Amino acid sequence: NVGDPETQRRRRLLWLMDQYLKNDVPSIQKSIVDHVEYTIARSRFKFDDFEAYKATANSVRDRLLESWNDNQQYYRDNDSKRVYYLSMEFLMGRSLLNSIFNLGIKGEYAQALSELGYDLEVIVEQERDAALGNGGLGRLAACFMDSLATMNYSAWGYGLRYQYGLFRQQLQDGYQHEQPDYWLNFGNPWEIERVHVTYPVKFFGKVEEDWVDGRKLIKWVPDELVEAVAYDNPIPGYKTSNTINLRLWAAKPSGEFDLQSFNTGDYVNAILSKQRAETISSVLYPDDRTYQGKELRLKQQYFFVSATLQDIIRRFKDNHSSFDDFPEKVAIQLNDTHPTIGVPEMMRLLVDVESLEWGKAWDITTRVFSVTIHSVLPEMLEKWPIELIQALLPRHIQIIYKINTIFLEEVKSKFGNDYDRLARMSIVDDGEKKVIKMASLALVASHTVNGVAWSHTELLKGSVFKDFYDLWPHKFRNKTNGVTQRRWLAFSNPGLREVLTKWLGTESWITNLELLTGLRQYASDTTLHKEWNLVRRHNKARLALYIEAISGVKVSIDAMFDVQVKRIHEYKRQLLNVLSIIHRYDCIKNMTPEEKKKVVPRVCIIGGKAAPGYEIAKKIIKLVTTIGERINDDSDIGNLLKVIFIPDYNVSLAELVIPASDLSQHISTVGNEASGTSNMKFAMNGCLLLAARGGSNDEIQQEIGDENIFMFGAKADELGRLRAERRNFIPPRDFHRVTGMIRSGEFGHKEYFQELCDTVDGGDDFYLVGNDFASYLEAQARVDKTFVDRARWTQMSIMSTAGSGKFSSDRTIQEYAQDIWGIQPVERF
Ligand code: T68
Repeated sequence: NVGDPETQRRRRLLWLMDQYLKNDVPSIQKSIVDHVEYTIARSRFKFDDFEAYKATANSVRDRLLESWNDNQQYYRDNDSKRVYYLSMEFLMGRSLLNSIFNLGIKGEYAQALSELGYDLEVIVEQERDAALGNGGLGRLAACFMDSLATMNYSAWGYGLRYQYGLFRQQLQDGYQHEQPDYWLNFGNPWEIERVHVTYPVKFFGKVEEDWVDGRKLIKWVPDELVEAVAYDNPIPGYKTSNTINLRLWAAKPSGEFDLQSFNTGDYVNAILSKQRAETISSVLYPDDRTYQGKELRLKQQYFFVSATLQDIIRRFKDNHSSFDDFPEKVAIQLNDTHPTIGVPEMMRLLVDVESLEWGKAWDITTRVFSVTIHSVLPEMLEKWPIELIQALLPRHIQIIYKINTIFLEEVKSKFGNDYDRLARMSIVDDGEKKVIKMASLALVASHTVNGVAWSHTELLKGSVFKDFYDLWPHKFRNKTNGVTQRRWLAFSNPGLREVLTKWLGTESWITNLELLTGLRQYASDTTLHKEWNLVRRHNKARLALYIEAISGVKVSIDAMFDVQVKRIHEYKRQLLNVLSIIHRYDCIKNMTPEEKKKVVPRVCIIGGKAAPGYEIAKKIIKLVTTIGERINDDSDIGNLLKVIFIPDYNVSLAELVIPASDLSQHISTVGNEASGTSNMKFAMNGCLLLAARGGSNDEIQQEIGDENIFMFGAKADELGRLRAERRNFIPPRDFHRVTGMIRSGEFGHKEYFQELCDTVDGGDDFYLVGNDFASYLEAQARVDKTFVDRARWTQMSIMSTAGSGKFSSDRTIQEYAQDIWGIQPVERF
């Protein structure tokens, strides 16, 4: 007991926690059982699988927190530049397996649980998916978090803690019904509520001006005040002590007393109206791409960026006394235009709150922001009614006007008084519908804008944002998407992981995916073929069991598993797939027994959610289930064709389906899919692709070779002409025959399906389903022919995996870090 009281206290603390929790089996068992008793409050002699999951998750969380805490301290001391990834969506899926895998303690946990009488595989199934995203955009953000952590970048993600994630899809009589996803119902062991990390967020009200010492002071007096509370989610990197943070904001009623409403005597109603603040973060909008202009959505966007920017500025000010260094310490990436209201918010914070002068504030703002665009068509871009912004964010509309005025001066100085151009580029659209164009605002304020695949970035430069490209060609970059091979290969396909590691002689591909090219030299090795196919059959057997459990349909694992899983959308052309399935069915029906012997048996698997208000997409689902019922029960068909709709497709189901697929379909209309990312996951897992041109399909083709992928359909430069001439196009006879079968009521629901058929054979086939039909069938025939040549198919499968090294999100993140954010890895040893 020497030294002053503070030294003694520190010494005691050091002694109490002198090392990290141990990861041997008995220590893990002790932590699990402790959590059963003290966190879950159950008896250690009696707890069920769900309780075992919660206790296990809490014990893993303890381990994550140790490195998380040290990491955050290290970042602070190190003061290196940080990237902040702002996204309205993070589609994380489950965390337990991911965490113990990345921490390198999966084996120990499996053994620890098994000795206690629990099966890790069963335990991980207890976890609910964190489905805080719609699809590709949200899942990309989740893959990026994994790569940022694994590659030792100093990074934080920021988003919203929705109480309801993406709706759960239920089928009743083959129709989609949406159920709320109250994923937090039984608690979320992965998050840490930071009751002291809160920020006020203002809404409505008016702007007041005041002069103090010859300086104009601007004050926004709001009508509504909401509190943002931080929830931290530690994201571990693979085999590194780097654990980064995903901070999600929840809305709570503000603690500040609202005198007016509480003085009216209506105490109860005053409380109830305060309580409504929580609705801001209550639900994820399920609109996939269709822009709706709902006030609550704008409130969500503003709420999330305001809290985030206040937090970033507060952290910066902790160890900096002026804003001069801000762009050297902070990079902010906007995941699509959804967080763009952050641009005027940053200006407001710097000018009105921090008292910086406009020019200085603008210089800082334009040096920290960059934006990723995920959409393809100009009409998909977000636009907010001026009236709405004016009412909700009265100060921001002033700032937007000022940004626009200065920007248009710059355009004029370069291009002169070209009024058409000025009108096209203006952030403020004063036309019939008075709106703010969020993409233009994002582009003006960002130092860099990127598309998500080569062909997509070319489209942005050449058409969607051509005017901006003419003005600022240096701002445009391409960053082809990627996916994390940890989740999508190493731990969702353990069998293949072993085979890969054995043949490559190293596990290093888990952090350096380019090493997969080393497989090419063994692509025709018969021993590898045997091992490869054994793993694939095992994965197919697992999926077959699942299919039987949900549908009662027994499928043969000798059949080709032909899969299309993604959001249901007309441009993704599930209908092209379904029409060809009907065609196949019709052909088999008309075959002689001899001819039938030559048919390659298929299990056609389709899954995906339709946006709740998207009627055509819902009809596509009903069509799949309807023909499935007919075909699966048809004794003329037997095992030659099965059609399965997998309900409630989500991240966890993807982990089951992808490793078990022989063929997967990525058949969006050319020029309509920005990138696509599931194609990368399938290719990595040795699944062959049936692919239309455009998006990242082109780049996958380039990497794995023309001979290892089934491409079909119109080329990019034909799209414009084909669309313009679509009303004169006469589709092949087979096409009309198939839509005719549906129209005539052959599968029932005659009326219900008319509208669906109209979208493709009514003379206005916008997505060119009829146009590509012949080419698609021809590609499908090549698929069949190849499938029976087992050696050839296996070789193509190996070549797909071998060629997918480029599509790791590690590569994507490295490119962002170098070309956009200007950050370096900072490893803590
Ligand atoms: C997807 N976009 C692209 N959007 O469609 C896909 N949008 O090609 C690309 O691979 C992927 O982004 C990643 O870059 C989306 O997923 C949305 O989900 C979305 C949600 C709300 C509003 C607009």
